[in-house]
Amino acid sequence: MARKNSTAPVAEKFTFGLWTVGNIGRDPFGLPVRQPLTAVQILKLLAEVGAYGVNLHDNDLVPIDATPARAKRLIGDFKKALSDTGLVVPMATTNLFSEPIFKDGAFTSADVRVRAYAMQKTLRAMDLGAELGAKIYVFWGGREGAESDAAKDPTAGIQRLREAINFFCQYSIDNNYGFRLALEAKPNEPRGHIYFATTANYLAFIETLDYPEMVGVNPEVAHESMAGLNFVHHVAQALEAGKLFHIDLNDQEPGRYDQDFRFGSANIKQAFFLVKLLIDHGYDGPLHFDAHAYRTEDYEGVKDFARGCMMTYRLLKEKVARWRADKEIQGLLQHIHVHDDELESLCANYSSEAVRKLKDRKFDIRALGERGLAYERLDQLTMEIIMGVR
Ligand code: DIG
Ligand code: MN
Ligand code: MN
Repeated sequence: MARKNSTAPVAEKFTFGLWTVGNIGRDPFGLPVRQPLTAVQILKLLAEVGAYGVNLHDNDLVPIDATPARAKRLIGDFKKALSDTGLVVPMATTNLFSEPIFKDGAFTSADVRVRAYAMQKTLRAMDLGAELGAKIYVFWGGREGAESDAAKDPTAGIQRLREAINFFCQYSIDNNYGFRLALEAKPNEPRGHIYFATTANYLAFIETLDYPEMVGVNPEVAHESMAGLNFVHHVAQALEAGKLFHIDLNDQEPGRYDQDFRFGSANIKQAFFLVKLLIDHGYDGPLHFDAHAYRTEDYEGVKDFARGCMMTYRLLKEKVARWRADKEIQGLLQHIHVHDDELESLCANYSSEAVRKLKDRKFDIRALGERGLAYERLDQLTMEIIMGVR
C-alpha cells in the first residue's frame, strides 16, 4: 500500500536500496534468475510492501552510458513515481565498484586518473542525490584495498581517502546540500583486503578530517560479522560517539561470504540486542535493509523477503518492550548493577583527594569475587522472551 497522503507518523523509517529488492540473483557461480525491474517498478514494489523510503547508487537509476536526454527522462520518471507513491530518498551513494576502471580502487587507486574520475563520478552522484532529497551520503569502499600489499603503501590509501572526503564535505557546504557523510566498513570481498575493515577504523579516521562533525558511519550487520566482531558493540561505539548516521540491516552466518540475508534470519539474538540498543539510545535515522532475497525466489518471494525484514524488526521491538516490562528481569538488573554515589564520583572525577580515598579504600575482593550475578537466569529469560514463551 502506498504511503502517499499518509498522515500517520512514521513508526519506523524502513528503507531498501534499489539494488536490494532489484537484485536479479546473479552470483559468482550462477546467472541471473529474475528479470530486471526498472527503478519505477522497484518503487511500486516497495510501496506495495509498505516501505518508507528507497536508496540508490547513481547507476541504479542512471546507467553509466545514458545520454543526457535519457538520464533526464529516467530521473523525471523516478521523481514522479516518488511523488505517486509517497516514498522518500533518505540516502544516496556512488557505485565505485562495478566498472573495470575501479578494479584497483577508486579514491585509493594507484592511478591518479582513476582517482580523479572517481571524484568526478561522486560529485555528479552527490548532485543527483541532492536533487532527490537525500541528506545522507554513504561511502562504501568496496574496491579500496589490495590482494597484495606489494603495490601500494596502505597509508597512501588513508591519505587519499581523507583528501576525497574533505573535498566532498566542502562541496556539500558550498552547494548547501546539507549532506551528512556516512562511511561503511567491510573487511574483504570483493577485494582480498579492504582498507578500513571495521567501523572502528572509520571512527578513528573521522577525527582526522577537516569537517569531522559532517562525517559518521554506516555499519552493516554482515560486514562486522564477517570480521568475527560483535556488531552490537560496534554500533554502540558509533552511537556513543554521536556518529551513527545510518545503518545497514541484514544478517550473516559466521565465516561466510557477505550473505546479506533477510534481517534477523540468521542470528535472532543479536538482532534482538541490536534493536534494543537502537531503541535504548533513541536512534531515529533510516533503518536500511541492505539485503536481498535468496536466489531461489521469484518476485513474490522478493516481496516476502522485504516484508520479513520489516516484520522481524517490528516483532523484536515488541520483544524489547516485553523485556523492559518484565519484573523478574528488571529485578535481576537491580541485583547485578551495584551503585554507590561516593565511589562513582571518586572514579569519575580525578583529584588528589580522590586518589587518596581510592588508595585508602578497603575492598573485600574475595566476597566480590564470589558474588553470583545470575546471568544464566537473565539470559534464559531473555531467550524465553525472544522465543515467545514469556
Ligand atoms: C554494500 O554493503 C554497500 C553497497 O550496497 C552500498 O554502497 C552501501 C549502502 O548501503 N552498502
Ligand atoms: Mn553486505
Ligand atoms: Mn551495505
